This record gives sequence, structure tokens and C-alpha cells, in this order.
Amino acid sequence: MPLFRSKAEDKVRDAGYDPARLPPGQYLTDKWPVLHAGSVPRTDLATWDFRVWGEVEEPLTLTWEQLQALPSKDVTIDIHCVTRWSRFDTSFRGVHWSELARLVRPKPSARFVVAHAEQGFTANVPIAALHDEHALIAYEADGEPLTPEHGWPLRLVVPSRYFWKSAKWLRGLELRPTDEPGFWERYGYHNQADYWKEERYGF
Ligand SMILES: Nc1nc2c(c(=O)[nH]1)N[C@H]1C(S)=C(S)[C@@H](COP(=O)(O)O)O[C@H]1N2
Ligand SMILES: [Mo]
Repeated sequence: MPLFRSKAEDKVRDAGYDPARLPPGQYLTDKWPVLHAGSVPRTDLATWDFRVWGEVEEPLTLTWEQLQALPSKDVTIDIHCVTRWSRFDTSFRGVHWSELARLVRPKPSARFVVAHAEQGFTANVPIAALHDEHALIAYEADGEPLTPEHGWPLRLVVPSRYFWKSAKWLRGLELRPTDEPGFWERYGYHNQADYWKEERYGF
């Protein structure tokens, strides 16, 4: 039993959850805050596409219908934002990376992924972060299509990192032999963003 229990942990316990689920420096919220740089993009599904390119044998461009036709799965994860809110048990439905990997066949040199979103937003992760069974290229949250402000029509879900790695309005995945910092990482956020290690800032 720790000598010191934080107020944030007490709140998690009162809500009926194991306080061990709350990473250091976070607090629990029921609401799902909206956070992003810039404006919510307008999307026309008729002209929208999703691309996978870079270190792959078969670069891929999918229409919305083709993406929907791929096998889908559901995951339920805890979201942890670097601004310190955490939301437990958020469920997503979408396509797992393994389904796309089957089609594009990553080269052995593919070690990192840059997620590309509308308006030039990017986020970088090692490819292992997408192998995670709870990672998803998601089009539904909590049983409904994503709302525009949460990334409709498609967002990345990277469960092992602070939520800024989970690019909203996702348009493509670039596989790379080397790492490259994304949008928030260039602003000084931590490259790894492991919330258990409190990797918030890179300096
Ligand atoms: N395209 C895009 N995706 C983004 C961002 C952004 O600025 N642009 N911000 C990130 C940040 S900092 C967070 S915390 C989450 C917030 O997702 P939410 O608004 O669904 O809670 O989206 C991430 N994905
Ligand atoms: Mo964030």
C-alpha cells in the first residue's frame, strides 16, 4: 500500500476502477475532450482515399468503400492525453494494420511509420506500435461513426502512446527505414510518448 495516494487516484477508485490503470500525472475524465491544431477538415468520401507507401512491395491506394470492405475488429482502450486527461474504456472499430500489411507486404527495411493526416499533420511511431493487437485504423468510436471533431472519417489509434500519436483525419501511412519526427514531436513533444514513463516532452 503506497503511503501517498493522490486525489486523482481516489477519484479513479471511487468511479469503480483499479487506480493502477491511471498513468502518473493523469486524471480521469468521463467526457471525451477534443484536441487538435488547426480546424476540422471537410471531407468528401467520394474523392477521399487512403494510401500506404514507402518501404513496401505493393504501394496501395484504397477508396472509402475498399477500406470498409476489409476485415474489421473492435478494440477497447484507455486514452491518455499529454494535457493530463485520461478516458477509460473507449471502444473503436476499424482495420488492423495486419490486414493492410497483407496487401502491401512491408519490406524488411520498414521500421518506422509516419501517419499522414489532412492539412499536413503527421505523427511518427515505430512499426511495432501498429503490431499491437489494440492498435487500429479506426472509423467508429463507441459504436458510432467517428464525429468530425474526433477524426471522421478515419483516425489512427495507437494505444501504447500519448494520444497525440493517434492522428485524426488520417489519409495515409508511410513506411520508412528511419524515424522522422511528426508535427507535435517537432514542437518538442517526446518522440516515444510512453505514458507509463511520463514521456511528455523531448527536452
Ligand atoms: N490530424 C490531427 N490529429 C491529431 C491532432 C492534430 O492536431 N491533428 N492532435 C492530436 C492530439 S494532441 C490529441 S490529444 C488527440 C486528441 O484526439 P481527440 O480530439 O479525439 O480527443 O488527437 C491527436 N490527433
Ligand atoms: Mo494531445
